[in-house]
Amino acid sequence: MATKLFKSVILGAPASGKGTISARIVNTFNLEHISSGDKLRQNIQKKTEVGLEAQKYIKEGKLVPDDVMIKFISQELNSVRPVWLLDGFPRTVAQAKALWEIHNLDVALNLIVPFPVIIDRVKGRWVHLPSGRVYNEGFNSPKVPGKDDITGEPLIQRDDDLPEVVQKRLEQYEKLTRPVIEFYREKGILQEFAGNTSNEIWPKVLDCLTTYLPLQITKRN
Ligand code: G5P
Ligand code: MG
Repeated sequence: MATKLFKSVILGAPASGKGTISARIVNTFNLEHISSGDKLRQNIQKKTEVGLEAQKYIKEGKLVPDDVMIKFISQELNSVRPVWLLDGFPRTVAQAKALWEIHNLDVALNLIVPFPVIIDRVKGRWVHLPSGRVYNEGFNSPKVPGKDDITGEPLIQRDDDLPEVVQKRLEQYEKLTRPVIEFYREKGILQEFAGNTSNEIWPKVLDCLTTYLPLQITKRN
């Protein structure tokens, strides 16, 4: 059982590998993983109030309004152990400021992957909605095409992975999310990792986190 708090965020453009790297981090360090996108997609599927509101924005590649997201993520954070990795939040400086006021963050990890690599990747992405497990043809293909490795349930392709929506998401990222990187740089907690593949980026992230995460945080075998 962890005895110390650890609070972190992972930033990066759409499809830069935040979900892929987060899965490796939480499996290695036994952190809670909260992906704002995964949580929203699960709410869309369940047709909750927040899901129905978010759907309008997501399908157009726009960001969900700050007030909705700040309330939603604050509630999610209250329901987990205080050793977490937040993926996909904050996406705007207003969100970053709101989070900073409530939580003492240890580190903000930023993944830097070239846009042409990203555009190529999303075409082959398949997702298991209930768990957020993500696959890619040729990189981490599912054992059985179209089926989740663990549950055997069907995989889906995301509506917002259509090329024109991906383009919009990248534009929104440039305009609204890139300033968040500078926010954390000024706070002195930014760590950046560049590469064309997640396998290239992962060892650098692992080295970095090993210096932050003390032994009190139980490692999974
Ligand atoms: P999301 O869900 O947060 P994005 O756009 O930030 O969406 P996304 O698309 O989930 O990020 P990712 O998690 O960074 O991407 O990347 P990933 O899924 O791990 O990897 C992408 C693909 O590449 C996968 O198929 C993976 O297998 C593959 N892959 C990984 N590494 C490699 C590699 O090395 N090689 C190869 N070949 N493949 C690889 O947000 C969705 C929407 O929700 C709303 C917004 O509308 C947003 O657009 N939203 C918010 N709105 C406002 N504020 C917030 N905080 C919001 N959060 C979500
Ligand atoms: Mg993701």
